[in-house]
Amino acid sequence: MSRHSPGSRLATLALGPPGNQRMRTSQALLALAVYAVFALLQHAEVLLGLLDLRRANELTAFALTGALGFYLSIRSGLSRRFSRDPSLTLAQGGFALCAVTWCYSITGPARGAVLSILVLVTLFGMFRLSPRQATLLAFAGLSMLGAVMSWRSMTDAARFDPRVELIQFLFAAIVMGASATLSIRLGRLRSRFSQQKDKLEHALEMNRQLASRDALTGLPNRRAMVDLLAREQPWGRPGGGPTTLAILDLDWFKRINDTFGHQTGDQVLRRFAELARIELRAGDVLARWGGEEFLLLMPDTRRESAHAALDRMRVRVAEGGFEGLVQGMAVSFSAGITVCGHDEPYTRALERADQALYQAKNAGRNRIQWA
Ligand code: GH3
Ligand code: MG
Ligand code: MG
Repeated sequence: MSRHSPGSRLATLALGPPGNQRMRTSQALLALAVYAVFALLQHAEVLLGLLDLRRANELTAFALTGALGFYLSIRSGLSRRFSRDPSLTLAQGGFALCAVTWCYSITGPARGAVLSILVLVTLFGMFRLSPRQATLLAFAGLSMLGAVMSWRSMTDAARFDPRVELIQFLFAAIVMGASATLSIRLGRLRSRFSQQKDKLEHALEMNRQLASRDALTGLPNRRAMVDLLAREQPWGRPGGGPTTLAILDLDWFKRINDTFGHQTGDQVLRRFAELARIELRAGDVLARWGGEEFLLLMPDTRRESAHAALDRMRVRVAEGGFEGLVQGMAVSFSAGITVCGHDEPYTRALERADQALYQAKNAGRNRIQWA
């Protein structure tokens, strides 16, 4: 059905826009329809002379007004604003039990059939009630029914034979007990599903993090950076400064590994990432590009500020923070830096920065070279 067909417009009018609330509204509307059908049946009993018209009308007015009230408060969003359970399932269940008990007390010889409606009440509850609420509803239903049966047996023993009432009550208790147990089981299953869903969502988020982070330094990895670079083009916002891109490469890193071991090399990489991160501003992104190479993207950053930031980083790294890791050996990095042309593919800017890095290495390392 198309979004604007008359059918879908009518459904939206009756049930509201698609979503969780629509499911609740349609349940309430279904309940209203069920009450209406029961009212018709009661009036058929009136025609057959089994039920008094005034009594049937009173119950019909009670049931339909209540059901309409539930439907309207859910459809209008009132229940969402004023109740912790926006579907009002417990209240609707309690109301239905009152209607059933009332119906039982006024219905003539056919009243045994009324008890089957009790199962329907539990079925409606199965969708949302917690185990405690389902039990509460079952007990409330049986107590009300028991009270009405006793009262009617005492006041009208000719029509409400106490022995028959007792048997009816026991049957109702079995049916209510069994359907409440099923409802409780279903509730447990529902909560297990929802816990599993939460766990899966958490695992998915962890996976997403792992897929985009470098395990050693915690920085975004090459894949995440490539995604970002591809997304950022064309570079710069209207009215903003240019985007600057730099490749940083640790100097003589192989020597650190060879002299102090690979593990110390790893620690140097981690510490370098920590120190470099201190100089980043919001919006800057530093990624591990591979090995001892890092890529720094600085959006909305002019040449001078980009240079100053890298220089501060260089000083911080030179000043240390590596003590205990590589005593007696200075850690430094060289960088090639370039400003990205507005429509330029990132690969071309990267090539330029790489060339500049090569020049910085050739010129003696521990320096920043512009392309
Ligand atoms: P240059 O100043 O020219 O950059 O010299 P370099 O020694 O830093 O460069 P080279 O490319 O010769 O060596 C880089 C070394 O980095 C070699 C490699 O084993 C090491 N390396 C790459 N990834 C890792 C890592 O994850 N951990 C450690 N410990 N070492 C790594
Ligand atoms: Mg390298
Ligand atoms: Mg190197």
